[in-house]
Amino acid sequence: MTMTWHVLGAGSLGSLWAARLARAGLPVRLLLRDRARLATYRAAGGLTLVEHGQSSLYPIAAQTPADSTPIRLLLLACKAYDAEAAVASLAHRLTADAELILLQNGMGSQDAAAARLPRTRCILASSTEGAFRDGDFRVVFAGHGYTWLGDPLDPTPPTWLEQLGSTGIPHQWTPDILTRLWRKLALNCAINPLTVLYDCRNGGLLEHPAEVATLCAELGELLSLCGQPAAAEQLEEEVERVIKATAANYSSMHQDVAQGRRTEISFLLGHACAVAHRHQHELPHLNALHGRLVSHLNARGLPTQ
Ligand code: NAD
Ligand code: KPL
Repeated sequence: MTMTWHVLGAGSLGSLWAARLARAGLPVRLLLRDRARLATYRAAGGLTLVEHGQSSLYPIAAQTPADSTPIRLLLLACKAYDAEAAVASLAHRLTADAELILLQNGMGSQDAAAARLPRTRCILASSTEGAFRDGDFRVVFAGHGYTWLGDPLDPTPPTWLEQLGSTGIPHQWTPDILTRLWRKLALNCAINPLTVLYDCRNGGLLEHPAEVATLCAELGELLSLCGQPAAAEQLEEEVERVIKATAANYSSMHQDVAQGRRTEISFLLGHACAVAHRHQHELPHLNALHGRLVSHLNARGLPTQ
C-alpha cells in the first residue's frame, strides 16, 4: 500500500524532499506552522523547486498540525532546535504503527524527539545534499549529495524504502547510522566554527592547519570515548579533503551567522563538549573553541543554545 508522506517544515530540505516525492507520484502532505502560513502557501499555489536554473511548481496539499487526519509516515525536516516541539505538536495524530524520519543535522535533537514518542519507530538520517530558499516556498537544489538512513534499534529496512527508489532521491539504508552521524558531527565541529570565527570560506582554513589538526585529535578522542572508533578513523585526512573539496563554499554555520539566523550550535560543537563533560573528559581546545563561538554569537545578538 502506498503511504502518504507527511513532511513537516517547508524549508530547504523539506521542500526538496516533498517536491521530489510528489514528482514521483507519491501522496504528500506538507505540514505548515499555522493557518497564516497555510494561507500564504495556498496563495503561492504550491512549492517551487529550482533545479539547473529551471523552476517547477508542485501544488502539494498542505495542512497544519491542528488538522485531525492520522499520520503513518512523518518526515521531520525542521532545524534541530525545533524538532522536539514539532513532534510534540503532532504526537496525537501518529498511528500506533507510525514511523518518523529525522533529517536534523548534528546530534541530540533526535534523542529528544524520540523520547517524546516512545512507541514510534524513529529513523535517523544524515544528508550531504544541499538546498537553500530563494523566496517563500521556493527552494534551490544547490548540491548533489547522499542521504543515509538507519535505525540504531532495528536494522530491518522500513517497507516504504522501496518507494524512495522511484523518487531519484539518492539514499542508502545503513545499520551504522550512528557512526555516520558522529562522523558528520566531527567534520562540522572541525570546520564550521572556525569558518565563523575567521569569517572565511571553508578553503580559508588551509591557512590554519595546526588548529584544525588539534581539533581533529580531540574529536577523535571524543569519538573513541563514545564507542565510535570507526567514526574517528582518518578523521584529519577527511577534514582536509572536505576543506579542499568545498574550499569555495561558506559552511552552513557561516551562512547562518552571516544572515543573522540562529545556528544549530547546541547540536554540533555544544553537543560534543556536553558529551565530553558528561564523561568527565577534558577537551581543552574544543571547549575553548565553543567559548569563542558563544562570545561571537553573543556579540551579534544570536542565540547560543
Ligand atoms: P530551514 O530553516 O530551511 O527549514 C526548516 C523549516 O521548518 C522552516 O520552514 C520552519 O518554519 C519549519 N518549522 C519549524 N518548526 C515547525 C513546526 N513546528 N511546524 C511546521 N514547520 C516548522 O532548514 P533546512 O535548511 O531545511 O534544515 C533542516 C535540517 O536539515 C537542519 O537540521 C539542517 O542542518 C539539515 N540539513 C540541511 C541541509 C541544507 O542544505 N539545507 C543539508 C543537510 C542537512
Ligand atoms: O556540512 C558542512 C556544512 O557546511 O555544514 C561541511 C561542508 C562538511 C562543512 O562542515
